[in-house]
Amino acid sequence: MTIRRSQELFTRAQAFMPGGVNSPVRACRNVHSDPLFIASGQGSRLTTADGETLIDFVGSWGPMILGHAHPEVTRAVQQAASRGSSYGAPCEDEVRLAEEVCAALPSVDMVRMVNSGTEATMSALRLARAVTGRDMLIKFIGGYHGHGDAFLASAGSGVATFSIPGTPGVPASTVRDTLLAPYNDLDAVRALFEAHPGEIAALFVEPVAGNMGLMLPEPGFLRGLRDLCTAHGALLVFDEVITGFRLSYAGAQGRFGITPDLTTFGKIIGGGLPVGAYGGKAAFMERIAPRGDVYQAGTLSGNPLAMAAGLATLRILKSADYDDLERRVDAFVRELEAILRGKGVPVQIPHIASMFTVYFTDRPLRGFADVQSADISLFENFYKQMRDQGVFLAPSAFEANMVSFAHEEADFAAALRAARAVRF
Ligand code: HOZ
Repeated sequence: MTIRRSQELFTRAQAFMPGGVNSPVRACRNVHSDPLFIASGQGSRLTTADGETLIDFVGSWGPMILGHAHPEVTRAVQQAASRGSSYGAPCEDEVRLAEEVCAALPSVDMVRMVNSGTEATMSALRLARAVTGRDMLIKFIGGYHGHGDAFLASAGSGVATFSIPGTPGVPASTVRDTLLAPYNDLDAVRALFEAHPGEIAALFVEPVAGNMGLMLPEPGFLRGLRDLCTAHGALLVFDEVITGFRLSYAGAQGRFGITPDLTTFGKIIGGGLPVGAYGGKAAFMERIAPRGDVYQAGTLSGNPLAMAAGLATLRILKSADYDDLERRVDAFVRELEAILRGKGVPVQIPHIASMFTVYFTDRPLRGFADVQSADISLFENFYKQMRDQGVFLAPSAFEANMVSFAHEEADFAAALRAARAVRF
């Protein structure tokens, strides 16, 4: 594959942008590769600045569930842009998107739009602290809730990719209130609640973890979290930035039948434009300014372009056949796993709905410690050979791959052909 133009751009980028990128994982350092610069996307495919076409399993890390440049989303954005790109005053599409999100998720009576998933989780934490009058939070080791200070303790995504235990710049006093438990370990969560009675404001969880790679909740885990939070007066916050409108139209909470107190969103609800949101019961959300006393604001919040893209996306997703997509992903992943196993490497590919991660380990996968035991060099080898053959996977062993409704049998077949040709 030719990557000369990408390399030229990367050289220029590194002079003016830290690491040559605006977010770390895409720099592809975890797989010792140069990043590919993308010129365009259409459906399930990306075209690089070098003119190469790739089957895309990154999906912009989640938002592109309809594929790239879906005509209805594109039209909605173009029409919105022709009416102006930001007003700093309310517009009708904000109301319509809020109505759609609240209608889709019974746990969400009211919603506040922000500009990213990070902003959504930071704001949800502030609200949970205000509502409970407590400071502490529980998060899971390898769980990732954006780059807000309080969440950057044993975090997933880029923090895991680069094996950073935390990050300079976060005061020790800030993460002192962040309690950590292993994912899928209810006893550890119970012990934290018992050790800090009346002190824990909220428990944040990705109901299906997507930032230590894909990690599935064991049966009873999410229900157990709900019960513990209720028993100890803490808010259960589902971080559905990835899973919202992907695990089902009603997110992970709809799929697993668990009602959180607050939910954070991002990615899909912006249809590929920068967006985030947090929502929950009216009694909690009414604490947000200007209705209530908890301050949170944003110049571009409820941006008309993002609202239009989100509305167009949800309009299509509402009648999309999630079951069919899941069946197709399941068949693809099982075949991929069989091909790789046939090559004598230890491999597991947990998957759900339209997400999957390739882990090179035989160890049962319950939490981040298991993920860390996976063979990174096998992953790197696999990633590079797949990319050389035009299959664009998440460039880290600690991220989830995303499939879209635009992926066709030809895409899966081509990816399987590439996998057959991989040598370890
Ligand atoms: N939060 C993104 C993945 N979970 C980061 C992507 C990037 O750093 O490029």
